[in-house]
Amino acid sequence: MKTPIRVAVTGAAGQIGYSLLFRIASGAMFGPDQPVILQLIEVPFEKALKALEGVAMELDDCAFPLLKGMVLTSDPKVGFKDANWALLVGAKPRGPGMERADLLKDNGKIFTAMGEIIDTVAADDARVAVVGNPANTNCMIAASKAKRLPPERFTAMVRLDQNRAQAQLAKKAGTDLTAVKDIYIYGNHSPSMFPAFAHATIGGRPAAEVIGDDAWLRDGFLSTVGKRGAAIIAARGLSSAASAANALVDHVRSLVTPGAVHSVAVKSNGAYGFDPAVWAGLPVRTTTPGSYEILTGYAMDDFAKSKLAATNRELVEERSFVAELIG
Ligand code: NAX
Repeated sequence: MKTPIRVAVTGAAGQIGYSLLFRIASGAMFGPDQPVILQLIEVPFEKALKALEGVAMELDDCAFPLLKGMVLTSDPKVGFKDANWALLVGAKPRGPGMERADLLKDNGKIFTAMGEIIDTVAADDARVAVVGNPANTNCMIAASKAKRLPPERFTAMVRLDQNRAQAQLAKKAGTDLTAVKDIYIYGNHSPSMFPAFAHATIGGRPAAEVIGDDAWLRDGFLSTVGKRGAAIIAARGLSSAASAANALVDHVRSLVTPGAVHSVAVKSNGAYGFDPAVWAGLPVRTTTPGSYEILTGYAMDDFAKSKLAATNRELVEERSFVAELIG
Protein backbone atom coordinates (compact mmCIF):
# COMPACT_ATOMS: atom_id res chain seq x y z
CA MET A 1 0.00 0.00 0.00
CA LYS A 2 1.36 3.44 -0.97
CA THR A 3 1.74 6.20 1.64
CA PRO A 4 -1.38 8.40 1.68
CA ILE A 5 -1.07 11.82 0.07
CA ARG A 6 -2.59 14.86 1.72
CA VAL A 7 -5.07 16.78 -0.42
CA ALA A 8 -6.22 20.15 0.90
CA VAL A 9 -9.46 21.53 -0.56
CA THR A 10 -10.83 25.01 0.12
CA GLY A 11 -14.52 25.73 -0.31
CA ALA A 12 -15.07 22.09 0.61
CA ALA A 13 -18.72 22.58 1.64
CA GLY A 14 -19.61 24.42 -1.57
CA GLN A 15 -21.26 23.16 -4.75
CA ILE A 16 -18.09 22.04 -6.49
CA GLY A 17 -16.77 20.56 -3.26
CA TYR A 18 -19.85 18.38 -3.00
CA SER A 19 -19.11 16.79 -6.37
CA LEU A 20 -15.35 16.82 -6.03
CA LEU A 21 -14.54 15.22 -2.70
CA PHE A 22 -16.25 11.92 -3.49
CA ARG A 23 -14.33 11.62 -6.75
CA ILE A 24 -11.01 12.24 -4.99
CA ALA A 25 -11.82 9.74 -2.24
CA SER A 26 -12.88 7.13 -4.81
CA GLY A 27 -9.49 7.22 -6.52
CA ALA A 28 -10.56 9.07 -9.68
CA MET A 29 -8.01 11.85 -9.20
CA PHE A 30 -4.87 10.07 -8.02
CA GLY A 31 -5.51 6.52 -9.14
CA PRO A 32 -7.04 3.36 -7.71
CA ASP A 33 -3.99 2.46 -5.59
CA GLN A 34 -3.26 5.88 -4.06
CA PRO A 35 -4.71 6.45 -0.57
CA VAL A 36 -5.61 10.02 0.36
CA ILE A 37 -6.15 12.15 3.45
CA LEU A 38 -8.59 14.98 2.80
CA GLN A 39 -7.90 18.29 4.53
CA LEU A 40 -11.09 20.26 4.15
CA ILE A 41 -11.06 24.02 4.62
CA GLU A 42 -14.07 26.29 4.96
CA VAL A 43 -14.79 29.82 6.11
CA PRO A 44 -15.12 30.25 9.90
CA PHE A 45 -18.92 30.50 9.95
CA GLU A 46 -21.19 28.06 11.70
CA LYS A 47 -23.34 27.40 8.65
CA ALA A 48 -20.37 26.49 6.45
CA LEU A 49 -18.67 24.37 9.12
CA LYS A 50 -21.91 22.52 9.90
CA ALA A 51 -22.39 21.82 6.19
CA LEU A 52 -18.80 20.59 6.05
CA GLU A 53 -19.50 18.17 8.91
CA GLY A 54 -22.42 16.81 6.91
CA VAL A 55 -20.23 16.27 3.86
CA ALA A 56 -17.66 14.48 6.01
CA MET A 57 -20.43 12.23 7.40
CA GLU A 58 -21.40 11.30 3.85
CA LEU A 59 -17.78 10.60 2.97
CA ASP A 60 -17.65 8.25 5.97
CA ASP A 61 -20.83 6.62 4.75
CA CYS A 62 -19.28 5.87 1.37
CA ALA A 63 -16.71 3.61 3.09
CA PHE A 64 -14.09 4.50 0.47
CA PRO A 65 -11.13 2.14 1.01
CA LEU A 66 -8.67 4.82 -0.19
CA LEU A 67 -9.84 7.50 2.25
CA LYS A 68 -7.42 7.26 5.18
CA GLY A 69 -8.43 10.33 7.13
CA MET A 70 -10.09 13.73 7.12
CA VAL A 71 -9.24 17.06 8.71
CA LEU A 72 -12.06 19.63 8.95
CA THR A 73 -10.94 23.15 9.69
CA SER A 74 -11.43 26.86 9.17
CA ASP A 75 -7.73 27.49 9.83
CA PRO A 76 -5.72 27.42 6.59
CA LYS A 77 -2.52 26.82 8.58
CA VAL A 78 -4.02 23.52 9.75
CA GLY A 79 -5.70 22.73 6.44
CA PHE A 80 -2.63 23.22 4.24
CA LYS A 81 -0.20 21.57 6.69
CA ASP A 82 1.97 19.06 4.82
CA ALA A 83 -0.43 19.12 1.86
CA ASN A 84 0.92 17.49 -1.31
CA TRP A 85 -1.87 19.06 -3.35
CA ALA A 86 -3.80 22.23 -2.53
CA LEU A 87 -7.01 22.58 -4.51
CA LEU A 88 -8.19 26.18 -4.16
CA VAL A 89 -11.89 26.04 -4.98
CA GLY A 90 -13.33 28.53 -2.49
CA ALA A 91 -13.47 32.18 -3.49
CA LYS A 92 -15.59 35.23 -2.86
CA PRO A 93 -18.44 35.31 -5.39
CA ARG A 94 -19.32 38.46 -7.31
CA GLY A 95 -22.13 40.19 -5.44
CA PRO A 96 -24.89 42.33 -7.00
CA GLY A 97 -23.52 45.58 -8.39
CA MET A 98 -19.94 44.61 -7.60
CA GLU A 99 -17.30 45.86 -10.03
CA ARG A 100 -14.87 43.37 -11.55
CA ALA A 101 -11.94 45.33 -10.12
CA ASP A 102 -13.40 44.98 -6.60
CA LEU A 103 -13.93 41.25 -7.06
CA LEU A 104 -10.31 40.95 -8.16
CA LYS A 105 -9.08 42.92 -5.18
CA ASP A 106 -11.21 41.06 -2.61
CA ASN A 107 -10.15 37.69 -3.95
CA GLY A 108 -6.63 38.96 -4.30
CA LYS A 109 -6.43 39.41 -0.53
CA ILE A 110 -7.71 35.86 0.05
CA PHE A 111 -5.24 34.35 -2.43
CA THR A 112 -2.36 36.43 -1.07
CA ALA A 113 -2.92 34.86 2.35
CA MET A 114 -3.34 31.39 0.89
CA GLY A 115 -0.15 31.67 -1.16
CA GLU A 116 1.84 32.70 1.90
CA ILE A 117 0.42 29.96 4.12
CA ILE A 118 0.81 27.19 1.53
CA ASP A 119 4.39 28.27 0.94
CA THR A 120 5.07 28.08 4.68
CA VAL A 121 3.30 24.90 5.77
CA ALA A 122 2.65 22.63 2.75
CA ALA A 123 4.83 19.66 1.79
CA ASP A 124 8.05 20.21 -0.15
CA ASP A 125 6.50 18.65 -3.24
CA ALA A 126 3.27 20.69 -2.94
CA ARG A 127 1.30 21.48 -6.08
CA VAL A 128 -1.49 24.04 -6.22
CA ALA A 129 -4.52 24.06 -8.54
CA VAL A 130 -6.79 27.12 -8.52
CA VAL A 131 -10.47 26.94 -9.51
CA GLY A 132 -11.93 29.91 -7.59
CA ASN A 133 -12.54 32.81 -9.96
CA PRO A 134 -10.94 34.87 -11.39
CA ALA A 135 -8.83 31.73 -11.46
CA ASN A 136 -5.84 32.81 -13.57
CA THR A 137 -5.23 36.01 -11.62
CA ASN A 138 -5.90 34.39 -8.23
CA CYS A 139 -3.30 31.79 -9.13
CA MET A 140 -0.78 34.44 -10.18
CA ILE A 141 -1.30 36.25 -6.87
CA ALA A 142 -0.86 33.09 -4.76
CA ALA A 143 2.29 32.17 -6.70
CA SER A 144 3.71 35.66 -6.25
CA LYS A 145 3.69 35.14 -2.48
CA ALA A 146 5.67 31.89 -2.58
CA LYS A 147 9.36 31.97 -1.79
CA ARG A 148 9.95 28.22 -1.35
CA LEU A 149 7.62 26.79 -4.00
CA PRO A 150 8.50 27.76 -7.60
CA PRO A 151 5.85 29.41 -9.83
CA GLU A 152 5.40 26.35 -12.03
CA ARG A 153 3.86 24.52 -9.05
CA PHE A 154 0.87 26.89 -9.27
CA THR A 155 -1.68 26.12 -11.97
CA ALA A 156 -5.22 27.32 -12.66
CA MET A 157 -8.01 25.38 -14.29
CA VAL A 158 -9.07 25.87 -17.90
CA ARG A 159 -9.88 22.19 -18.34
CA LEU A 160 -13.60 22.77 -18.12
CA ASP A 161 -13.28 24.99 -21.19
CA GLN A 162 -11.28 22.29 -22.99
CA ASN A 163 -13.88 19.65 -22.14
CA ARG A 164 -16.68 21.97 -23.27
CA ALA A 165 -14.88 22.67 -26.55
CA GLN A 166 -14.27 18.97 -27.21
CA ALA A 167 -17.93 18.15 -26.56
CA GLN A 168 -19.16 20.94 -28.88
CA LEU A 169 -16.87 19.86 -31.72
CA ALA A 170 -18.04 16.24 -31.39
CA LYS A 171 -21.67 17.33 -31.39
CA LYS A 172 -21.29 19.53 -34.45
CA ALA A 173 -19.41 16.82 -36.36
CA GLY A 174 -21.84 14.12 -35.21
CA THR A 175 -18.93 11.96 -34.08
CA ASP A 176 -18.00 10.17 -30.91
CA LEU A 177 -16.33 12.46 -28.39
CA THR A 178 -13.18 10.35 -28.33
CA ALA A 179 -12.57 11.07 -32.02
CA VAL A 180 -11.89 14.75 -31.17
CA LYS A 181 -8.26 15.45 -30.30
CA ASP A 182 -5.86 18.34 -29.82
CA ILE A 183 -8.27 21.06 -28.82
CA TYR A 184 -6.47 23.32 -26.34
CA ILE A 185 -7.47 26.48 -24.50
CA TYR A 186 -5.37 29.64 -24.55
CA GLY A 187 -5.63 32.60 -22.20
CA ASN A 188 -8.05 33.54 -19.47
CA HIS A 189 -10.79 31.38 -17.94
CA SER A 190 -13.41 33.87 -19.12
CA PRO A 191 -15.40 34.41 -22.30
CA SER A 192 -12.18 35.78 -23.85
CA MET A 193 -10.47 32.36 -23.74
CA PHE A 194 -9.51 30.94 -27.12
CA PRO A 195 -10.01 27.28 -28.06
CA ALA A 196 -7.56 26.97 -30.97
CA PHE A 197 -9.74 24.95 -33.33
CA ALA A 198 -7.23 25.06 -36.19
CA HIS A 199 -5.13 22.43 -34.41
CA ALA A 200 -8.01 20.14 -33.50
CA THR A 201 -8.54 16.89 -35.33
CA ILE A 202 -11.58 14.68 -35.66
CA GLY A 203 -10.91 11.06 -36.55
CA GLY A 204 -7.35 12.07 -37.51
CA ARG A 205 -8.44 14.80 -39.99
CA PRO A 206 -8.40 18.57 -39.38
CA ALA A 207 -11.58 19.51 -37.48
CA ALA A 208 -12.21 22.44 -39.84
CA GLU A 209 -12.24 20.06 -42.83
CA VAL A 210 -14.59 17.58 -41.12
CA ILE A 211 -16.96 20.29 -39.92
CA GLY A 212 -16.79 22.34 -43.14
CA ASP A 213 -18.26 25.45 -41.54
CA ASP A 214 -15.61 28.07 -40.87
CA ALA A 215 -18.15 30.72 -39.91
CA TRP A 216 -19.47 28.46 -37.13
CA LEU A 217 -15.96 27.71 -35.86
CA ARG A 218 -15.04 31.40 -35.69
CA ASP A 219 -18.28 32.57 -34.19
CA GLY A 220 -20.87 30.07 -32.85
CA PHE A 221 -18.27 27.65 -31.51
CA LEU A 222 -16.24 30.33 -29.72
CA SER A 223 -19.28 32.00 -28.20
CA THR A 224 -20.91 28.70 -27.15
CA VAL A 225 -17.78 27.61 -25.32
CA GLY A 226 -17.02 31.09 -23.96
CA LYS A 227 -20.54 31.66 -22.64
CA ARG A 228 -21.28 28.11 -21.53
CA GLY A 229 -21.01 29.00 -17.84
CA ALA A 230 -23.65 31.72 -18.24
CA ALA A 231 -25.91 29.36 -20.23
CA ILE A 232 -25.75 26.81 -17.41
CA ILE A 233 -26.62 29.45 -14.82
CA ALA A 234 -29.58 30.54 -16.98
CA ALA A 235 -30.83 26.95 -17.28
CA ARG A 236 -30.06 25.53 -13.85
CA GLY A 237 -30.23 28.63 -11.69
CA LEU A 238 -26.83 27.65 -10.31
CA SER A 239 -23.32 27.70 -11.75
CA SER A 240 -21.56 24.64 -13.18
CA ALA A 241 -20.54 22.38 -10.35
CA ALA A 242 -20.37 18.69 -11.29
CA SER A 243 -18.70 19.50 -14.62
CA ALA A 244 -16.27 21.84 -12.85
CA ALA A 245 -15.42 19.16 -10.28
CA ASN A 246 -14.98 16.65 -13.09
CA ALA A 247 -12.68 19.07 -14.91
CA LEU A 248 -10.54 19.46 -11.80
CA VAL A 249 -10.27 15.67 -11.56
CA ASP A 250 -9.10 15.68 -15.20
CA HIS A 251 -6.72 18.64 -14.58
CA VAL A 252 -4.92 16.91 -11.72
CA ARG A 253 -5.12 13.41 -13.23
CA SER A 254 -3.46 14.68 -16.42
CA LEU A 255 -0.83 16.56 -14.39
CA VAL A 256 0.19 13.35 -12.60
CA THR A 257 0.20 11.28 -15.80
CA PRO A 258 3.49 11.58 -17.75
CA GLY A 259 2.90 12.09 -21.46
CA ALA A 260 -0.58 13.63 -21.08
CA VAL A 261 -1.10 16.72 -23.27
CA HIS A 262 -3.77 19.05 -21.93
CA SER A 263 -4.75 22.68 -21.29
CA VAL A 264 -3.59 24.28 -18.04
CA ALA A 265 -3.26 27.91 -17.02
CA VAL A 266 0.41 28.35 -16.10
CA LYS A 267 2.93 31.18 -15.91
CA SER A 268 3.19 31.99 -19.59
CA ASN A 269 6.87 32.96 -19.66
CA GLY A 270 6.04 34.77 -22.90
CA ALA A 271 4.74 31.75 -24.83
CA TYR A 272 2.51 32.65 -27.81
CA GLY A 273 3.08 36.36 -27.12
CA PHE A 274 1.42 36.34 -23.70
CA ASP A 275 2.79 38.75 -21.13
CA PRO A 276 5.50 36.65 -19.43
CA ALA A 277 4.13 37.38 -15.93
CA VAL A 278 0.50 36.35 -16.44
CA TRP A 279 -0.99 32.90 -15.95
CA ALA A 280 -2.48 31.88 -19.31
CA GLY A 281 -4.22 28.74 -20.50
CA LEU A 282 -1.69 26.89 -22.66
CA PRO A 283 -1.13 23.38 -24.00
CA VAL A 284 1.31 21.49 -21.77
CA ARG A 285 2.79 18.01 -21.76
CA THR A 286 3.23 16.33 -18.38
CA THR A 287 6.85 15.24 -18.02
CA THR A 288 7.06 13.63 -14.56
CA PRO A 289 4.16 13.45 -12.09
CA GLY A 290 3.24 17.06 -11.19
CA SER A 291 5.68 18.64 -13.69
CA TYR A 292 5.12 19.74 -17.27
CA GLU A 293 6.53 21.58 -20.26
CA ILE A 294 4.67 24.21 -22.27
CA LEU A 295 4.18 23.16 -25.89
CA THR A 296 5.22 26.18 -27.93
CA GLY A 297 5.17 24.75 -31.46
CA TYR A 298 1.58 25.37 -32.58
CA ALA A 299 1.37 27.82 -35.49
CA MET A 300 -1.17 30.63 -35.14
CA ASP A 301 -2.86 32.39 -38.07
CA ASP A 302 -3.95 36.05 -37.96
CA PHE A 303 -7.40 35.19 -36.59
CA ALA A 304 -5.87 33.16 -33.75
CA LYS A 305 -3.27 35.87 -33.08
CA SER A 306 -5.99 38.50 -32.66
CA LYS A 307 -7.85 36.25 -30.19
CA LEU A 308 -4.65 35.56 -28.22
CA ALA A 309 -3.92 39.29 -28.09
CA ALA A 310 -7.44 40.02 -26.76
CA THR A 311 -7.33 37.44 -23.98
CA ASN A 312 -3.80 38.56 -23.10
CA ARG A 313 -5.02 42.16 -22.81
CA GLU A 314 -7.67 41.04 -20.33
CA LEU A 315 -5.10 39.16 -18.23
CA VAL A 316 -2.77 42.17 -18.22
CA GLU A 317 -5.67 44.39 -17.16
CA GLU A 318 -6.59 41.99 -14.33
CA ARG A 319 -2.99 42.09 -13.23
CA SER A 320 -3.04 45.89 -13.17
CA PHE A 321 -6.08 45.83 -10.82
CA VAL A 322 -4.14 43.82 -8.24
CA ALA A 323 -0.67 45.26 -8.87
CA GLU A 324 -0.25 46.38 -5.27
CA LEU A 325 -0.81 42.82 -4.00
CA ILE A 326 1.86 41.16 -6.13
CA GLY A 327 5.54 40.78 -5.39
P1 NAX B 1 -20.01 27.87 -3.77
O1 NAX B 1 -20.37 29.28 -3.40
O2 NAX B 1 -21.07 26.83 -3.83
O3 NAX B 1 -18.90 27.33 -2.76
C1 NAX B 1 -17.77 28.06 -2.44
C2 NAX B 1 -17.39 27.66 -1.04
O4 NAX B 1 -16.14 28.27 -0.76
C3 NAX B 1 -18.37 28.13 0.03
O5 NAX B 1 -18.76 27.03 0.83
C4 NAX B 1 -17.60 29.19 0.81
O6 NAX B 1 -17.95 29.18 2.18
C5 NAX B 1 -16.17 28.71 0.57
N1 NAX B 1 -15.13 29.74 0.70
C6 NAX B 1 -15.18 31.02 0.28
N2 NAX B 1 -14.03 31.65 0.58
C7 NAX B 1 -13.24 30.75 1.20
C8 NAX B 1 -11.95 30.81 1.78
N3 NAX B 1 -11.26 31.94 1.78
N4 NAX B 1 -11.45 29.68 2.34
C9 NAX B 1 -12.16 28.54 2.35
N5 NAX B 1 -13.40 28.43 1.84
C10 NAX B 1 -13.93 29.52 1.27
O7 NAX B 1 -19.21 27.99 -5.15
P2 NAX B 1 -18.84 26.84 -6.19
O8 NAX B 1 -19.96 26.70 -7.15
O9 NAX B 1 -18.38 25.64 -5.44
O10 NAX B 1 -17.66 27.54 -6.99
C11 NAX B 1 -16.41 27.80 -6.37
C12 NAX B 1 -15.55 28.69 -7.25
O11 NAX B 1 -15.28 28.06 -8.50
C13 NAX B 1 -16.19 30.04 -7.61
O12 NAX B 1 -15.22 31.06 -7.47
C14 NAX B 1 -16.54 29.87 -9.08
O13 NAX B 1 -16.59 31.10 -9.75
C15 NAX B 1 -15.41 29.00 -9.54
N6 NAX B 1 -15.58 28.27 -10.81
C16 NAX B 1 -14.49 28.13 -11.59
C17 NAX B 1 -14.51 27.40 -12.76
C18 NAX B 1 -13.28 27.22 -13.59
O14 NAX B 1 -13.40 26.60 -14.66
N7 NAX B 1 -12.10 27.73 -13.23
C19 NAX B 1 -15.78 26.77 -13.24
C20 NAX B 1 -16.80 26.60 -12.18
C21 NAX B 1 -16.87 27.69 -11.14
O15 NAX B 1 -17.71 28.71 -11.62
